[in-house]
Amino acid sequence: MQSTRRSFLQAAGTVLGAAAISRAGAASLPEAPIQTSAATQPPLAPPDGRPYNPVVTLNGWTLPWRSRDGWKEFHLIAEPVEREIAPGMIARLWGYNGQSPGPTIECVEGDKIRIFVTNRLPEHTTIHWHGILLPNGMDGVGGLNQPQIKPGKTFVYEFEMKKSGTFMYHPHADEMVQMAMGMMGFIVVHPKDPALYRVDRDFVFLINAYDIDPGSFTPKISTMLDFNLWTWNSRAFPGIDPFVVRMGDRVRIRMGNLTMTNHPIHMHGYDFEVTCTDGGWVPKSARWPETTIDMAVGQMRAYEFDAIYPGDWAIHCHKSHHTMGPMGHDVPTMIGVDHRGVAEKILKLVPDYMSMGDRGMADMGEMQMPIPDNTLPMMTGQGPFGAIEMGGMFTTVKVREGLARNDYRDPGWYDHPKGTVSFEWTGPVDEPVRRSEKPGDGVEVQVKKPGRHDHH
Ligand SMILES: [Cu+2]
Repeated sequence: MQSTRRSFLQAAGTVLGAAAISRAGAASLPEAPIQTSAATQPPLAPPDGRPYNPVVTLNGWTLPWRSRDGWKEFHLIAEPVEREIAPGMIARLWGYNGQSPGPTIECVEGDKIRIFVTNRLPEHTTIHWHGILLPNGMDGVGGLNQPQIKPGKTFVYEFEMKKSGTFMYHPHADEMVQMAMGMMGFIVVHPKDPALYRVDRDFVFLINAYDIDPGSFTPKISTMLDFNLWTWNSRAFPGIDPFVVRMGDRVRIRMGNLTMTNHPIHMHGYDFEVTCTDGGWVPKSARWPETTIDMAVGQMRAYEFDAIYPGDWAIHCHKSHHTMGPMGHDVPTMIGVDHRGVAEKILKLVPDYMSMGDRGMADMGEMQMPIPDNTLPMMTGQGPFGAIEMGGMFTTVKVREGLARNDYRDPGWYDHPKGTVSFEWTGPVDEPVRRSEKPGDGVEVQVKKPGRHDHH
């Protein structure tokens, strides 16, 4: 047993005091696997217990467990982590087991769950299990339901998963700071019957946001609205992996919002139905069709669709500022202003100065302006037809023929069938017919047909 404990200590890279051993019947703590890669990991097939169809966490992973005496035991380490937000930018966040968000916890309705939480942060913490029905003393509100977990200490949460669905976990201790630093994770409870609500691909991600000044690494924790990094699972476009989907698959996407504002998440190319909320599954007769789900703060939603339309379909937050990288909100609107003369004068003083914005802002996506170290461009990303001019909460759903069942690798850009891409008109273009300013004259009169209005 001593050697088990020693190997655990090595694996976790930490030193735990005697108090770390719980009285929950565990002779030793389960291992706490650490993940340092931000790449989407393949689904984790359950090694034991009731069978289920595992989920795929966008730019994330599922936490392995060990089964002991009828309990599934997990070990979360709350700790400072480094997260690549997108290539070119690293953030120093707080998270769990090497990443922010923490690993997804998957289990099955009826499972008895024991979760060890070790605090390696510089301040106390707790974990609240958002949406899960459990004994009051396991609900994780520091001071209300339990004492705070002091730095260096390990606490145990034990409860039975009463129902299947889509849930999340986050601290209920110094919340403003700990959520602004990236502490959160996903919980998926699968139905006892794997045939119930079965889908072929089941994706999960959390909507989060950070305020990190260009050139710095640590989020500003007091920001309430003016965040500059709008992220999914602490990644921003082009760092968010695509949702890779096989033609014909039934697909579910589960999301949770732990930011300070709502996010209308819009998916192109499909209509879909909302099938699950934090409260549980929506009965088939009550599912409603959407192309956009407005994700309120603290909400979870799952929607489903049949992948019958091939292509690279955009999926993004519909608040246009949330599909942008960091920018100053005091940028003046220069559209229609010819400031070339001014630019020449400024150039004499500031050699790198570039005048921009008099025709819109698209130039910024095309030119890739020089930016400070450790930040992201405001508009970026290259597609098969040029600059995509996005950032933040944007990625694609790539629906493809002929993928293998468990293949989630990026298949590259969609190869459009001939004649199905919007193209330039090269024939003559007549002047548009404009409505006359004189009342009763022009287009309005021309479209009136005799007999349409029953005047006299
Ligand atoms: Cu948004």
